[in-house]
Amino acid sequence: MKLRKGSDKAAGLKFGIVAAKFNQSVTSKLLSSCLAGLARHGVRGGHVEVVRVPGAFEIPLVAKTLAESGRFDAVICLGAVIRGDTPHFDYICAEASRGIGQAALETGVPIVFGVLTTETVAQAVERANPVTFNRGGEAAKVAIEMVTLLRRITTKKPQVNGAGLALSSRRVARRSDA
Ligand code: INI
Repeated sequence: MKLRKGSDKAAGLKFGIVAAKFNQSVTSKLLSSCLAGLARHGVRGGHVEVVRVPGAFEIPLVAKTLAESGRFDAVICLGAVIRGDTPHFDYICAEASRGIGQAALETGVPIVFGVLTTETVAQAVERANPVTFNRGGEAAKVAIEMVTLLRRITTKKPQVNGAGLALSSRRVARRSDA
């Protein structure tokens, strides 16, 4: 059996972060702990770009745009949707989660769902706190793990001939034509 896992080695990797401004006191904490998490794993400040959007509903389009730009190994989405007295919460959560997942599948770039969806402000504050739940730092770790995992499962092993020498794909094709 072969077991494939990602790693926490992030030096040289580039990340885009999309952070909602809505519920600013919570999302600013998510953002700072996400940035700290990336730095802790060796990501240079110059390799991170942060884009602020109005609310969680706006995250998917911007995340997809960043993923398609080719500038980033992964995109991290941060937001906080807190239930109010109307069904607004359900619409925003549904669109944010569906849109982020769809953007990842369509682009092939890992896009992390670091959007809190909570019943109360207190729950959101607790989850953004770097010493309790630390969801921002967790999003950074997940992004690194997904980039390194995808690299491991998509990298082709070079084909070798009988003498153990690597064959280029053109030479392999010619041999099989013969
Ligand atoms: N956006 C959030 O990120 N969190 C919320 O809790 C929220 N609530 O509750 O309304 C919210 N609304 C704004 C929404 O994301 C859009 O910015 C807005 O609808 C304009 O498209």
